[in-house]
Amino acid sequence: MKEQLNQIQQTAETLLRQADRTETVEELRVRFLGKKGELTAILKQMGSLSAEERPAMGQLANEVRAKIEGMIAERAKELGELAMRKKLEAETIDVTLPGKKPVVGKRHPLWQVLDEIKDIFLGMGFDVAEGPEVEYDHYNFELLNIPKGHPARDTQDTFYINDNVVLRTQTSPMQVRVMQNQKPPIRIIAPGTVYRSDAVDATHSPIFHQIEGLVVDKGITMSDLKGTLEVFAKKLYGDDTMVRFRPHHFPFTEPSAEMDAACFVCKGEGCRLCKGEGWIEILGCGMVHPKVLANCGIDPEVYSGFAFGMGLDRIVMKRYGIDDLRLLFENDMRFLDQF
Ligand code: 2NL
Repeated sequence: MKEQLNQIQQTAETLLRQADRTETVEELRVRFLGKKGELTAILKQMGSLSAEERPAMGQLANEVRAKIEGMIAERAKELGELAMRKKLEAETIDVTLPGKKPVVGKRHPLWQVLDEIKDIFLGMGFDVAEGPEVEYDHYNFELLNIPKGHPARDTQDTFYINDNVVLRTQTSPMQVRVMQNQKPPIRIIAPGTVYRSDAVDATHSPIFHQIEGLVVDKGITMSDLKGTLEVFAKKLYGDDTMVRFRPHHFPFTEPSAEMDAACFVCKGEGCRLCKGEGWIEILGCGMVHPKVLANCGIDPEVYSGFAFGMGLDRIVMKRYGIDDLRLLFENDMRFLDQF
């Protein structure tokens, strides 16, 4: 029995020294000290010893037990410390490394300027009306006094989905919808994406953006148009901005005009931005054609109105001195980050 006890102690010592995982140490504890363990099995045989042998053997067994317990505790502690050291090494943080900057998004320059323009009109009592980009030919052309056969309807200029459905070429169809559904007074702007079948170059794109506006009420005159649009230009380009109106033609307004603002760089002297003109074309406008009012269910004998339309992309390009329209649509962060 003494032999067996010494043997157990030696085996335990060897195995514990080899153990390199806490789990292995626990397995060894069960193997030697557990209820069905090797040492326990020996202790159970104590009863068969003579009364003289029993005390010495009992003492030895207790000593072996204490030794093994001590070795187990020591090995477990060593392995625990080793694991902690490894973990600390693996998780070392070099606080001198430069941090990773989170990428913060921002609004596209087109939408920044659109927000500014919306604010100006909201401040003058306008509402914002937004609607479908796929439209009926009827809304996009017919009701706006652009009959079949009109050059604006040419398939060269318009994306047709089918004979009756187009990608809107202007946001006016949204204004038509408002006139059909709302009794005057009407004061709205209709911003949005529009489509024309143009080949892409520095100044043309099949996708661009428009802001139209419409005011309909009793007694609206050309002076309301001029006053409103002059205030708009002053808010957008500064209080000292001068404007001028030149006669023009649109099928949906009569009379029609284009509004220029004195160049905000040279104040009218002539420079690179305004190509020596001193003036920058801002928008087209006019008194809503009586036929258009009637088409939309508004009696032109009772009501009158003015409307205008401007190209957002061009306004943004002039504002920031961008000379290639394509830059606005390529979504290159190196470009967009500048605004
Ligand atoms: C331009 C010119 C314009 C309108 C758009 C309009 C809308 C309705 C009735 C009458 Cl519902 N007119 N829109 C009027 C004049 C000019 O746009 O150069 N746009 C980029």
